[in-house]
Amino acid sequence: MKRRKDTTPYARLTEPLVRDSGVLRPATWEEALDRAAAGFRRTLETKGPEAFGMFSCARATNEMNFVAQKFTRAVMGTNNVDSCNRTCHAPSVAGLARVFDSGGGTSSYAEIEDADVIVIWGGNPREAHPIFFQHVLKAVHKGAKLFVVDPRQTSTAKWAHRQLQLEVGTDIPLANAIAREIIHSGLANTTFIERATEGYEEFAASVEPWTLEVAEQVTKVPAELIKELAHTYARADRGQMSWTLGITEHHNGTDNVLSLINLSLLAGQVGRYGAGLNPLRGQNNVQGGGDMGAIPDRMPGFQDILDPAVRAKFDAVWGSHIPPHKGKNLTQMLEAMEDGLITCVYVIGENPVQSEADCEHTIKRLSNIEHLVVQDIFLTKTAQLADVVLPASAAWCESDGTFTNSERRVQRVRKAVNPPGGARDDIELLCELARRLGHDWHYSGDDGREVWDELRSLSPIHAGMSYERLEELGGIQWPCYSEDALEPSFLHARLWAEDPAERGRPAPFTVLRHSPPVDVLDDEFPLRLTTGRRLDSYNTGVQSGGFPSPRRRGETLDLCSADAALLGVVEDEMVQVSSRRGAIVAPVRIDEGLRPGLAFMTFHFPDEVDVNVITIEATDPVAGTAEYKAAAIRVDKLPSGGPAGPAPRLGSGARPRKTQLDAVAG
Ligand SMILES: Nc1nc2c(c(=O)[nH]1)N[C@H]1C(S)=C(S)[C@@H](COP(=O)(O)OP(=O)(O)OC[C@H]3O[C@@H](n4cnc5c(=O)[nH]c(N)nc54)[C@H](O)[C@@H]3O)O[C@H]1N2
Ligand SMILES: Nc1nc2c(c(=O)[nH]1)N[C@H]1C(S)=C(S)[C@@H](COP(=O)(O)OP(=O)(O)OC[C@H]3O[C@@H](n4cnc5c(=O)[nH]c(N)nc54)[C@H](O)[C@@H]3O)O[C@H]1N2
Ligand SMILES: [Mo]
Repeated sequence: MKRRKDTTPYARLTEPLVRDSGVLRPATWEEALDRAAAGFRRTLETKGPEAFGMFSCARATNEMNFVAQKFTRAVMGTNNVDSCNRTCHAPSVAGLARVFDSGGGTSSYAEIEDADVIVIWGGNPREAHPIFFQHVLKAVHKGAKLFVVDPRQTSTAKWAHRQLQLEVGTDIPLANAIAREIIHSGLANTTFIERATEGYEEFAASVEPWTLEVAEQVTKVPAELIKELAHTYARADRGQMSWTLGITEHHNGTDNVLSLINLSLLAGQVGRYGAGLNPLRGQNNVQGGGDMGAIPDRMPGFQDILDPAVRAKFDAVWGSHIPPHKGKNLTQMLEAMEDGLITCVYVIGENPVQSEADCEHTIKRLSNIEHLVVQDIFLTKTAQLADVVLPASAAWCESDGTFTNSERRVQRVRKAVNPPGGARDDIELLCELARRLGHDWHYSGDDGREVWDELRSLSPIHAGMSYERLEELGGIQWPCYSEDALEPSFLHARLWAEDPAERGRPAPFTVLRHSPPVDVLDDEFPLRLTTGRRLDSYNTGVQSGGFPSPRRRGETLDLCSADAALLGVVEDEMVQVSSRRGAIVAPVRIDEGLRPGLAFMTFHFPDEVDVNVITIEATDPVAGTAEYKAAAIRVDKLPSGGPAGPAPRLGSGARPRKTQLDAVAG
């Protein structure tokens, strides 16, 4: 993965690597697969199944994720399987599932175009979800009102009718004030509340202190804007509420999600065509990865792992003994590595060394385990810590299968090219390892059909989606129970039914309290840092870093000019950015879209500036997602001789198992 010139892509991995005397060296496939399997077997024999953990890949197909979770459950005998969903939308799934029994976004993209009010809360789809944003723009051009709730004036907000530029971490006060305003103006949808919800009285009492004036003080959003959003959303025929990481990447992300769900229940903006709740998922197939059961608490098709009948159904087909308890999520697996409880990890297409908050901590944890297998398309910083590295195909163009998008639509993907050199399909590699561990698996990565049909036979919500039908209809949204019917494009129509039996379980309101960010501002760390994305780069930069973009400028510390003046720094000047966890050095960029006291960085260039050295690992107790969106920092001018204060950790700190990269990738 050595970067030769700015414009040279990271070299794709083409041969397996194994670690000998502390160094990764090329190996044959036989040797590498034997080594990987021997470590898994040793773990099972000496420590038992619960010492194993799987990180599955949200960029790979549904079929690959199905096989990866089956490997975890049926071969290794544990439910310790998860993916990067934990770092982004686990709170969305947890919140939606708690209220509606299903973690999916409720509406289709066609309904976004037909909405008359769209609220985008804590998301920047102009840059991070450009396809979805095209649908939003179509609605705006038809006259829909767009509200954007974000602490920064983003490129998305430039298209908004109104922007609510709140203080980071004040989403619950804002939502509660909107709720109070809806109630006090007589705009609550009493028919829906009486029919389909529970806990209204208690909820209404709980938001009573959040007057427009109190909320303005806490959130810094002018009272009249709060009022306008409340009235417009509640009066809309078709109101859409959409959110992303500005809501979920907080220590109370699930509560934040529930605060938005409360608003939809209050206004009756769910369960109808055009009205809905839509978290925009992260990677191309993070929705599908979860749907396929690559999460610790659900079997494929969102079936409850605690239900004995569900487990029995899978055990009968797989000949397995699925443990009758939830597995550990990604956050818990990392903690268990530190405690010596998980000693063997199989990472498929994730780069936790650079994506986890407080990443020096993650490096320590992954370095301490006994057996680490990484299957990726590049030699990432995570792969560099591995005992065995398996070069894989890139799912989006080198495998056949399906992906599922944020509107729950399953679509076919096609193999267009062969993987480079000796790289092999993810599914085939899983089968090779399963066979070495005594399971005669022969799924093919060249045609995912066999895997898909097994999934369809076990997951009712996918049952009606044959490959032929997916092809014919250009994709199908779940649920799709039978091959000769399609369900409505939106979820939860039952809530509007007149017959109580048909309505089913009422949707509960949730009483929520304001809980400010964990990393407090003080004299030493007086600035709020929030982190996020830009259009031209992708996550930890592994897949986008090696390619040129005319828009890309590298990592910067963004500040408004007032803050820059206070600090005595100018555009492009190198500064030291410190938090309670570490320090990094980056150039200043002036962005007048930031309010005073707020700084912004991406995490796209960790090889140069590793922002996750300074983020905080405070996590949501329900979903395990970290508070990437709120750190307390200090910015110091660099003395002409070098960095101020303690030596900065530039993200490539002590690596106990540092690889001699030149030997393998030179
Ligand atoms: N170009 C590009 N696209 C991507 C990605 C990428 O790396 N590059 N990554 C993909 C992935 S994995 C994901 S999960 C999605 C993420 O998509 P988004 O969530 O849209 O992206 P972010 O930029 O992380 O965060 C969104 C916004 O949250 C705001 N925010 C910060 N703190 C708060 C707060 O306290 N309250 C509120 N209301 N807002 C706040 C930020 O200012 C930011 O504009 O994007 C996906 N798409
Ligand atoms: N500071 C800060 N940190 C963040 C966030 C933030 O907003 N701020 N956001 C968080 C979020 S939302 C996310 S999702 C995470 C992302 O965290 P990660 O998922 O760890 O990061 P990526 O860079 O997306 O890494 C994806 C890996 O998958 C590999 N890959 C791609 N396709 C395939 C395939 O088909 N097969 C295999 N085997 N491998 C493949 C790529 O080479 C790459 O190494 O980062 C989190 N970290
Ligand atoms: Mo994500």
